[in-house]
Amino acid sequence: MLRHQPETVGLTLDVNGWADVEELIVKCTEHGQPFTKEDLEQIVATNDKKRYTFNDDHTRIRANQGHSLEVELNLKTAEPPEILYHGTVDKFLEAIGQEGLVKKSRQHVHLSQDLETAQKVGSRRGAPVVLKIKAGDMHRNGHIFYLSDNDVWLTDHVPPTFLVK
Ligand code: HQG
Repeated sequence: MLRHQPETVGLTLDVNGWADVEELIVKCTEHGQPFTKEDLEQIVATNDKKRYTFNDDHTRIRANQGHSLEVELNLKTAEPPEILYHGTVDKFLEAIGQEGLVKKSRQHVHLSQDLETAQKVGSRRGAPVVLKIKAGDMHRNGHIFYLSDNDVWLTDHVPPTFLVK
């Protein structure tokens, strides 16, 4: 609900992707997904990828990255390491070889700093194939990289010339 189709439970996110915590709980509960404020506190604190952040007084919550909605996250630009990784599957390789990595339904292409994370991302769809991204070269060529609050590297497009299988 904090990243994709919040309207399915009648929830509205603000331009920066924040939802009101009470409203989130009420709307999800009304739509058959009940949870408490305590559940939410626990999820935010223990989520494996630190996907969510509360505001200072914990009345609002948002996802740190991964949205398919248009939201302004005010992401920090950052200089990437020389190499980043992207996990995918075999059936996409031909298209990726032609047009590079594109955002599909999300706001950015998601890249990982370590091979293991990229393998996990790829394995959501089958036998993982990990692509190596020449992120340093991209950066020196003017491509902008962002680092989300939960340390996911994001960019708009990876042209095929910067990819190594
Ligand atoms: C592929 C999850 C054809 C791309 C994960 C991927 C990640 C192309 C799929 C985060 C393509 C998009 C993001 C092209 C890219 N032709 N296919 N030109 N360019 N693709 O889910 O990176 O659990 O939007 O390889 O763990 O898989 O949600 O991106 O397979 O961190 O927090 O198109 O989402 O995290 O799929 O995953 P996605 P992703 P969360």
